[in-house]
Amino acid sequence: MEAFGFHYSFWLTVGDNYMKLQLEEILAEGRALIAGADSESSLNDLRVQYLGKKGHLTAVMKTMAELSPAERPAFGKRVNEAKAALEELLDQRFREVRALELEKRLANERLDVTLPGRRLPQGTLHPITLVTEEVTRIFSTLGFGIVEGPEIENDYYNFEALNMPRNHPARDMQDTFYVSDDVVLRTHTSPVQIRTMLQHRPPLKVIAPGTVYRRDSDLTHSPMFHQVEGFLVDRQVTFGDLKGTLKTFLNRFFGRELGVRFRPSFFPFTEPSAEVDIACVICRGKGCRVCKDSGWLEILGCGMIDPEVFKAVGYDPAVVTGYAFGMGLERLCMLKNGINDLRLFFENDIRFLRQF
Ligand code: 2U9
Repeated sequence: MEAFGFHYSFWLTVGDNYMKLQLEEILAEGRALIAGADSESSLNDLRVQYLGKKGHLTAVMKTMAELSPAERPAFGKRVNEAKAALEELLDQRFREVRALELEKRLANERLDVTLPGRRLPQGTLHPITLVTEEVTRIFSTLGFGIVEGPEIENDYYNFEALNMPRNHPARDMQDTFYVSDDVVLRTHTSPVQIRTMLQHRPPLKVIAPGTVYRRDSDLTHSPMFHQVEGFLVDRQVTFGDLKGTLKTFLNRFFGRELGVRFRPSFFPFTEPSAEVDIACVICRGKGCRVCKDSGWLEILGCGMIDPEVFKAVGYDPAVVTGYAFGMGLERLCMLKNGINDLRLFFENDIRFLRQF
């Protein structure tokens, strides 16, 4: 349509009829283009092209000066009518296109509210949590209560009441994190049982699961690890009671009858003391790398509660006896699941954790 300027000058030389014809053409073409437009942006373009300051109708209007004064009113009226007609058509088509676009969008962006929601990835319990629950469950069925206590402990409950006085070489067995002179991160859950004995009278039969800390870190020791300790305090408790309880526990935990042996040992808080081995769960006692060809795996420690411990909590050792035992849960979990690296428990690699 840039050529209009040229055409107008031509038509003007031949008179009003040609200008009218040209106007009718503009109108007809405008109508057709508007009717065919299918977006708001193309309609906006057409509005500028036909009705804008530099649009076709303005151009036609400008040529009016060259008409005779008699011809001007009729022609001006005609241009205005054309303008009004195109404006009306544009507005109408605008409304139609907008409705069509909305319809299209509604069809495309339809929400299916009946679709199931997206599932969040589900976590798993940590293998140590699972073993803690399993051990706790087994001892519960054997009649043990479950007690818990603080991880930051007084030196007295963690050591002294357990027959490990200050500066006594017995303390060398448990290198310790000190919070202050009198306060430590507990090195075992035994202080929970001291607290239990101070709060209750015998008979007592409890286990104490929990996190413990030792200043110890290498391939087989972590500065933070987990234990379950347990004890029974009553009259006339024997080492035979202890053996029966631990054998029952081990058979249930590993799901079959295992070879179990008790080896003499030493702990400051039990006398006599023993370490308990099970027949190697890998080679079933034949000898392999895991049991270092001995056929046996050390699995827990135990003994008869030392009279000194009873004295510390105000029990009369002439009347009261008891047994106690303790086990590391990481080791238990490794042997049950064939895990060969302690560090896996603390790295929290979900490829490992998802397997439980
Ligand atoms: C009281 C009196 C005595 C708890 C006991 C052991 C033996 C033992 C270790 C096993 C591996 C700790 O996790 S480990 O390093 N424990 O060998 N624990 S007797 O004796 C007690 C507890 C509480 C009042």
